[in-house]
Amino acid sequence: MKSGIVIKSVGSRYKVLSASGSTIDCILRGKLRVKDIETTNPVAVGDNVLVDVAKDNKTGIITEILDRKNYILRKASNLSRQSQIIAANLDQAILMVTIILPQTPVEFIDRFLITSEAYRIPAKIIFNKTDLYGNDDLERMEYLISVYSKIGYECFRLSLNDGTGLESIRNILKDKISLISGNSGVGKTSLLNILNPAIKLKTAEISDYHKQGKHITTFPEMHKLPFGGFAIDTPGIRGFGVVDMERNEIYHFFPELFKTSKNCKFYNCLHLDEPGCAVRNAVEQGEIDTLRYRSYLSILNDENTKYR
Ligand SMILES: Nc1nc2c(ncn2[C@@H]2O[C@H](COP(=O)(O)OP(=O)(O)OP(=O)(O)O)[C@@H](O)[C@H]2O)c(=O)[nH]1
Ligand SMILES: [Mg+2]
Ligand SMILES: [Zn+2]
Repeated sequence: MKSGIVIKSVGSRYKVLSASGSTIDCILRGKLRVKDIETTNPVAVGDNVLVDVAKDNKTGIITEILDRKNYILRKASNLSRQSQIIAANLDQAILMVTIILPQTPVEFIDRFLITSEAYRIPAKIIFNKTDLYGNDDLERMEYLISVYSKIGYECFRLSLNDGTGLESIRNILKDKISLISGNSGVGKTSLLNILNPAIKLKTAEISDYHKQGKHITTFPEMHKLPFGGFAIDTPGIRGFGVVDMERNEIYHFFPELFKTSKNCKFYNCLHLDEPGCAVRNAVEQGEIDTLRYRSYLSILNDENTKYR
């Protein structure tokens, strides 16, 4: 019996990195009991597992999933009620975004952030491809950085093309287990290739016509970083279906709305047009950013429609 960490999961096959550093191709034991949450994948990247290793030392059977420190879920699909564990045992969730080529919608950022708040996983934002930005794009980036830093999310400027900002990214990833998320084409896999010259993962230019990524990475995979720590490259997501959130608790995961809501007249205020709403008042005064408030309204109104 060996212990290890799941570094890749494709269908019902898992790659496990053992404590001794070898990789083992695994399947699940048929009768493996999986705890409470209803998910499409019982085992996820980042899970600590026990493996019954075969004589060849290369294959094995996962016999036990050890307790998770945390995990992050999203809806498996629009129709499904099930959700999918993206990864487990994370120290942080890093969202990579771009102002152009492709353009990351603000609501996408906020859906990601509220999910990480809901699962209590610290989130940070990387703005990549700064080498491509014109003055308007730079202005837009600085504006978003001011909005998100003010709320408490650390933001980073990066260009993988010319290396600007790379050192700070190494620093935040060092010795941690980090999820790297973001829409297709923002440069998640390119980042991993640069951080770890020993790997050569597939990347591709975004499409000329739609200016969108081509969904090149198709399975989450954890990579060991040469300077310490692990980073999980993930497939580009189209939208982020929020899971397990009641309508009246969505604002709990917008830290600045939650803080202000303590001054609302009604305890069950949804911050729409209730009298004495401190949140609306703060939006009007410019203390809460309109972008964030709009995301809140939009998520409140269609929390079931966006996925993947
Ligand atoms: N100009 C410029 N291009 C970049 C930068 N970072 C990445 N790219 C390019 O962006 C394209 C998409 O990069 P990928 O690393 O494949 O993007 P991804 O986020 O992994 O995309 P999916 O796997 O589809 O989710 C590639 O052509 C990269 O060379 C950057 O900082 N500047
Ligand atoms: Mg990729
Ligand atoms: Zn209110």
